[in-house]
Amino acid sequence: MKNSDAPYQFGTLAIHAGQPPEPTTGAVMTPIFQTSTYAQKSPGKHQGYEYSRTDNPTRTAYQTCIAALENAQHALAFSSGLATTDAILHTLKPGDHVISCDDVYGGTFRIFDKVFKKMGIEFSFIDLSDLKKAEAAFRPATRMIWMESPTNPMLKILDIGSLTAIAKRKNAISVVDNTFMSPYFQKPLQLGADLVVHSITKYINGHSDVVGGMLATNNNQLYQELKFFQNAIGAVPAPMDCFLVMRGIKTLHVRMERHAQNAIEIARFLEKHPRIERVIYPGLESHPQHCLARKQMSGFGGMISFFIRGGLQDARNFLEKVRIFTLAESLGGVESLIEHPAIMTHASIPAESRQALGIHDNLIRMSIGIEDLSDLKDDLNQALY
Ligand code: P1T
Repeated sequence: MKNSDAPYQFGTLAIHAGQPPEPTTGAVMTPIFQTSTYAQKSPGKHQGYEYSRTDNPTRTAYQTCIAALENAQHALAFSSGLATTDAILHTLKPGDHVISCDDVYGGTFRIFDKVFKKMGIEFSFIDLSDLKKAEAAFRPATRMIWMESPTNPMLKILDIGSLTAIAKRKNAISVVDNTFMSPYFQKPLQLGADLVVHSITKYINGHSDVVGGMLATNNNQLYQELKFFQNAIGAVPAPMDCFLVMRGIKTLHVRMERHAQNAIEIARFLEKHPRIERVIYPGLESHPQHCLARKQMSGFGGMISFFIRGGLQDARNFLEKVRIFTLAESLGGVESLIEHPAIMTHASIPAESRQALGIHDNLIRMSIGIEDLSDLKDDLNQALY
């Protein structure tokens, strides 16, 4: 790809953005610059790189690619999704107030509640699918609103355009965790968000072999501040991980299509199954925010949550019986994963909050992979009986 400014489409950018052939050898793949430091000609005179915590050419290529996919001017990579959250929360000071969606990844709740609360930052966990409740939660000290859409694990859809507009009026920064959709199905910056964040560990890498995080923004001041924290805190990804994620990204558009194709079929199949109480998938007409999902996303993704009839033991029996689905935390890989949010990914949320959110003992969450649909359906069916 010769002109990186041209308005190329998503799949072309996923394969080429930030990754021209390496100029000294013509290597088509971006090299893994496995170096911690860089020679200087004279003190302070270098070729743009001085130390790999600050910058590394493999990471630069990876950040450029993500920025292109999110239609952003800037992107910054971190060693995990939560390290990204950590850097963003460091832009706040004691006394500042954050509004977070109530249904949020358990680890995100934990870093807010157990790490930053101690440092004097206040949090309100609100059902942000209710715009009136969202607006009423703002205080003079509110500096940030934190959204996940769809939320993890209840798959609620938040109206990103309306929430970011409220935040702008109130002078608060809006952050959208776009992990579940990836930039292929949802572009929060275009909907008005100041920052978009990802657990790269999931769809963007897509192969369950890297833990990583990323943020993207069009706000120069925020970018400069966060670039400072990326270096000053130092939770950066290793060059090998940057390379692996770039390799994963090259098929992101193809994978996302297949995840979504499989997921809608499985959601419809489960909705008719006598052993299932309720299925939650944004692509189903029965999803309470199906219209909003249609409006702000270009696809419905690969995540399904459902309630099995019965209680914990019924959930356990089912989860022990699956053969192709792997019982494991995480999501977004080519392989199908399945998990029990109350015991696994959302155990750090207090039991009474889990109950209020609907994270009951018969709730199961699935990340639908890109295996053959009939095998996935057969596997679920045999485990349900
Ligand atoms: O695991 P890490 O790369 O640090 O990312 C944290 C994170 C952030 N945001 C969302 C929406 C997430 O789902 C996650 C991680 N989630 C899981 C491990 C999980 O199974 O839900």
